[in-house]
Amino acid sequence: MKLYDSAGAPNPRRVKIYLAEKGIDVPIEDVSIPKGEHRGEPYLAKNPLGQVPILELDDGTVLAESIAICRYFEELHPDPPLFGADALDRARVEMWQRHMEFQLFIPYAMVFRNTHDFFKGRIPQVAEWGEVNRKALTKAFGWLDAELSEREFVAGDRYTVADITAQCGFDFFGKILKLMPGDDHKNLNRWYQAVSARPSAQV
Ligand SMILES: N[C@@H](CCC(=O)N[C@@H](CS)C(=O)NCC(=O)O)C(=O)O
Repeated sequence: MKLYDSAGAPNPRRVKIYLAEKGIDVPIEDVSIPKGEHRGEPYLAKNPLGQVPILELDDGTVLAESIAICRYFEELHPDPPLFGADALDRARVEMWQRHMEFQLFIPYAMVFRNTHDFFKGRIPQVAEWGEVNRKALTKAFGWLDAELSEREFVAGDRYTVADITAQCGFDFFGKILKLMPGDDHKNLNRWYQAVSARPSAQV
């Protein structure tokens, strides 16, 4: 089995943090996005969408979504549970994982793709759409800060895949765009310091 990564990219990092939390060792191959390796053969034969990460199994099966890859490992290695421990908890983690993608990760990606120089000449950019998402994000920071006044982690009292999605969003997009929560977002900053201090955050 092999995980295809692109060093520094936020989606493969979600999987790498997940694996580190579980103590699972998977061989990694780098597919450089800056060099365009994800848009050429042989990678496109594995994932025609040209995105990382993918997990390639020994029989050639390919899983090409970060959360699908994590779910596969969750079935094989249920402890510690990172997708919830019982019916309600699993539903709650699913809800918060989706919230973190739709309210944070995707708006962050829209700002990055539509306003950052890295994508100039690589994709069509619509700066106004980037700015719409920048505004949405500052609102989302306030919302998440209020949510985190009530519990330690995004989906409850335990660290889960919802935290991983959010922390990878802040670590990559937030830093590169200089679009991080402000000092007044005290609960969000407390949470961010806590998740960043976990050994898994080193990957
Ligand atoms: N929903 C997918 C998104 C994958 C994705 O967008 N990966 C980025 C890297 S973080 C990528 O491959 N970008 C290159 C491109 O889209 O050209 C997942 O979570 O795996």
